[in-house]
Amino acid sequence: MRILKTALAAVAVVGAVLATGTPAGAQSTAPSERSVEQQVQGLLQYNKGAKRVGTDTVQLAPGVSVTVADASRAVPADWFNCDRGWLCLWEDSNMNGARINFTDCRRENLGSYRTDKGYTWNDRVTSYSNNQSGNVQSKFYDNGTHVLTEGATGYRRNLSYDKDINGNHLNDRIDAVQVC
Ligand SMILES: [Ca+2]
Repeated sequence: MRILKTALAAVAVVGAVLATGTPAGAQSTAPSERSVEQQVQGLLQYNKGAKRVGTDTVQLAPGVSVTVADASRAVPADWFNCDRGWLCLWEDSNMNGARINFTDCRRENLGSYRTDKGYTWNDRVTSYSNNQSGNVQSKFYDNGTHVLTEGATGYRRNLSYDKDINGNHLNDRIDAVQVC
């Protein structure tokens, strides 16, 4: 009987775990997904002096903006919604998630800007599109070390596949950019 009781207890525990799992069909509305409005309000809350400049975009500083994540937004193949004259960096691969946009020629510290949840933007970037023109080059840094250069019109869909000079992948590592 002792063995049987143990087995029954194990079944009961498994049942309890399953009961707290994610309901079928709920994956498309994960709790972490916030509406466009919630994200915009978060950006305004965490970035001092920020102002809304569009339905889904907040200016954090002159020449710097963040466009919030919106799964319903179409992503065109031509520069992935990154405006001409801008360098755009996304949190996730394949130009998904929120993106931070730069257009002024200066070195920007990603740690100076915050996401809608209050995290700093350094060590988050996974894809980018450089929609500047001419002979412009954007340079990317990790802990003060220049790790990558991208000319105008270049893009990367997933920095997990790009390596620095030491062979280490560049995903979630960029913490500063020389925009142009
Ligand atoms: Ca990322």
